[in-house]
Amino acid sequence: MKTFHIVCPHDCPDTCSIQVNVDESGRAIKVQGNPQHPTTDGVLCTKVSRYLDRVYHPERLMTPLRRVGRKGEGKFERISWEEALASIAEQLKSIAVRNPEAIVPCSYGGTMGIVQKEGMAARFFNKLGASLLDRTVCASAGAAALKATLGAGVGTDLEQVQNARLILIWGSNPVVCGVHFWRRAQAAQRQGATLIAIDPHRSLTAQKCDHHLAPLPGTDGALALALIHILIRDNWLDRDYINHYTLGFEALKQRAADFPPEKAAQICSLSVEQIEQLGAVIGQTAIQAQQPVLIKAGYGMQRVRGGGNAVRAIACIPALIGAWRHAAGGHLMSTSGMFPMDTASLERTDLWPEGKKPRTINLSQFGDALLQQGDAKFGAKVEAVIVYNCNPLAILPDSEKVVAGFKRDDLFTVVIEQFQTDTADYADIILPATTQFEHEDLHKAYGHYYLMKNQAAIAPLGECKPNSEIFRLLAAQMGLADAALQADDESIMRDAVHWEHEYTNQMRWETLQTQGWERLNVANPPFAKGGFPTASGKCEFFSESLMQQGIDPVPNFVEPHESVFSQPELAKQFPLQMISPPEQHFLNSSFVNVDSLRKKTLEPTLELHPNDAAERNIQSDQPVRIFNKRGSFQAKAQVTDRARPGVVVAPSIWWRKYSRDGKNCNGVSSQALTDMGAAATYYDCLVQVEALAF
Ligand SMILES: Nc1nc2c(c(=O)[nH]1)N[C@H]1C(S)=C(S)[C@@H](COP(=O)(O)OP(=O)(O)OC[C@H]3O[C@@H](n4cnc5c(=O)[nH]c(N)nc54)[C@H](O)[C@@H]3O)O[C@H]1N2
Ligand SMILES: Nc1nc2c(c(=O)[nH]1)N[C@H]1C(S)=C(S)[C@@H](COP(=O)(O)OP(=O)(O)OC[C@H]3O[C@@H](n4cnc5c(=O)[nH]c(N)nc54)[C@H](O)[C@@H]3O)O[C@H]1N2
Ligand code: SF4
Ligand SMILES: [Mo]
Repeated sequence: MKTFHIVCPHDCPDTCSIQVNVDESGRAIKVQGNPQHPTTDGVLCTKVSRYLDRVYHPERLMTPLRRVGRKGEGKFERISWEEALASIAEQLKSIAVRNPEAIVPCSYGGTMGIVQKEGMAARFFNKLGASLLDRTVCASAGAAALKATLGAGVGTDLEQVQNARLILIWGSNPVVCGVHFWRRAQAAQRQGATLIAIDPHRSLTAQKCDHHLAPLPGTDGALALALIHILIRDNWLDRDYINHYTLGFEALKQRAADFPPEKAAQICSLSVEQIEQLGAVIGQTAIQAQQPVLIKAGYGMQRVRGGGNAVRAIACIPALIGAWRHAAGGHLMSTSGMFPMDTASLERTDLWPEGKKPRTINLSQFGDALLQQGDAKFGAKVEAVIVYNCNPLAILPDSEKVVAGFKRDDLFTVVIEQFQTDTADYADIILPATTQFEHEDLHKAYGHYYLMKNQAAIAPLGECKPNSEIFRLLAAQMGLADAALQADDESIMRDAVHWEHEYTNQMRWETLQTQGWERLNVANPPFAKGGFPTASGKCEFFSESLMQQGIDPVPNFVEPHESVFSQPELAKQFPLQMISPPEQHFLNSSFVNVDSLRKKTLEPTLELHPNDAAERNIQSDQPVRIFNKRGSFQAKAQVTDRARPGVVVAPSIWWRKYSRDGKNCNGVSSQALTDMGAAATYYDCLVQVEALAF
């Protein structure tokens, strides 16, 4: 028996180290969290502890397939790799001769590995001159906000969390979405720390915190500015930190003056006392007691129109109170900006034909893009889509449009997948992809400080191939000649990092390879004396660069696109705000097809408050229809005060084909974008709910 180091490939902040035992026949027989890896600490989440069920799933795609039925019908016949590659190359070449921008990649976070996510695929599309894709469906509002405020996605060390004294878990549900943070937060709680959740839903995390504030979705910017108002009003400030390591205090002070707690209470639908008490506990802990205050900010709150401004306002708070002076204080939303990646070497935009940057399609508006006729403004009509690491039919907003787009008979669609997802049903050609057990990769993390190396533990199953190999083969078949398009996986990994950077220059490739990880050489605490990666080196309350982009340079409250207050007329028809945060046993739409995990919930549910249920004559377990002008889906009602009045909660992301009406929550979400980062606004969505017969 042999043991290999696998990196959990999923889009999760914890990026765990997994030990896999492989028997003499080459079959993986056991997975466990690596006890030596400090942040994994021997523990995996429920989903990934069942990973053998996913790798050896009886429905793994094993051979290339060609569609024989109608688009969406899911009928395919087996073909050889030679046939598949030849027919894809032929189609793409004939489109590329007319206009390569008519070819569009569609990918997101199926795997977070540098090689299988972007490396070879990016080089392939760049050389071809295909459209660029702005991957905005998850974190780009928050990322833009962190960039403007702290200079990049930088944050507090996960390994310090147990020493914090006050932890605000803001728009995040780590019991579900980052269990290794949660274990350390619980350790802090056992040592006397106070945990406060800020979440419209009484999530599994909120339920276990000491206090829970449930603002209306999309109102966090107002809450954060009111807290800043209180801290300034009551002089709970670290003047020395502000003077030396921040920029724009006077401007922030002026802005916060517009947000007295009374005003925020109205906007957020909280009580003034709740906001005053929260401000006081922050001030008392940080300033009076000089103890570490940590904000664990999640992505939940930035999936609304004002998401960028909200994250910006929140990210200002630690600098105001000097929380960065403590190793366990500060702000943790992302650490991915701490990894010195060499994106230019990895993705090779220098390969663009004639050096010209192709047009960019926003993934959050993919439905519209697929339905556009070509014109001068939009550019070429989309004629081919190559999907990999993504399940757009299930995860993109406004899915009726996405479905209509993928149904187009004049669209050529290739789906590179492990499973016959909702999206694969619409493919012209499906190519079978390996899983993380079957290929090599290198991973940065967004929740800790370790660079992680994945070893291939087993041979590819069936005829599966890694994405990198598929794009190498396609490039060769299409006659795209460049050494970068035939580079092997190891050289892609070696090219991907600035190894001479102070954070990485002590790392050894051999250690990465044999141990499975190396820690970034980051000082702790990282920003006790400023040193933020902004232009000024300071935490920027006022951002010159945002001003140049025509965005408010000081954080503000930006109303949701769709709320009872911002759209009173629309709200007469569709009076409930819907959020669709992650279901515990899925990871986005991955794992929905793993029976042991899906059976924990059985079918899509909708949580709604007893008052909202009573008004509609809805009882628990009753089927309901959730709808607005964009579309509808069905779910089983759960009447519970975990949902606050006026807000319904649809745990997600279900495969459409596993639900009673073949649809999911993204039928009602919209393609409208956030204030910063051009991101999707999944949790900014008015709906109505009606009872269906049992
Ligand atoms: N089990 C599991 N783990 C996952 C995932 C998964 O699908 N399943 N997804 C992974 C991915 S891709 C990501 S990006 C991360 C995300 O993980 P987190 O950063 O924790 O963010 P979310 O889970 O999207 O949202 C967390 C919470 O935000 C709340 N929320 C919704 N709208 C608002 C709002 O307007 N304001 C506030 N304050 N809160 C709001 C939701 O109710 C939810 O409880 O998790 C990763 N981990
Ligand atoms: N309503 C609503 N919609 C949402 C969200 C929400 O909270 N609510 N969350 C959003 C967020 S945060 C995110 S990150 C996105 C996630 O959206 P996606 O990144 O599309 O995530 P998944 O749905 O997990 O689909 C990933 C697919 O990649 C495949 N895959 C995995 N590894 C490989 C590989 O090595 N090669 C290939 N070719 N395929 C592979 C998996 O089988 C899976 O089907 O969804 C977004 N959509
Ligand atoms: S999904 Fe997250 S918590 Fe689960 S094993 Fe992967 S990285 Fe760890
Ligand atoms: Mo995400």
